[in-house]
Amino acid sequence: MEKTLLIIKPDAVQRNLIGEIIRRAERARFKVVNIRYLRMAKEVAEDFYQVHKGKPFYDELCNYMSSGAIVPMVLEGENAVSGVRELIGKTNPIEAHPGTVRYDLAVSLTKNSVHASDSPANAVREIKFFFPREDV
Ligand code: FUP
Repeated sequence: MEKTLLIIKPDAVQRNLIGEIIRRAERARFKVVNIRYLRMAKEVAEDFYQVHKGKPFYDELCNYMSSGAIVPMVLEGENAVSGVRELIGKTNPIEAHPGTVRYDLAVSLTKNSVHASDSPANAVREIKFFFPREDV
């Protein structure tokens, strides 16, 4: 069993897609084992996305991620990290496959509805970021 972090981003929370996205994760046999609803201050978003600091899209990304409520959650299941990445699809919704969250629901490259950890090491860091007491 593996854990990963999934975040429902402001564009999807705003459009009442929390249930739709969780339904897709559960249908793919992933279990929600922890969940929050919060709005990040810009400094918190900058900290979360520190690996992207200095990139041209960093400021827009941090502004967007702090523009409204988000729903971070811990998903558990077999190969959760790679499995949830498959479920959400490529970063740019235009490049994502039909049936993925981003192809079906996302608005643009920045407003791409969801985030999911891209490696087991990042999953540990990202889960601890939002759920410091979570066992990972
Ligand atoms: P992902 O792991 O799929 O979320 O993608 P990245 O870590 O590469 O990028 C993080 C976020 O930055 C993406 F969700 C969207 C945003 N982004 C842009 O806005 N422009 C870009 O050129 C690349 C990424």
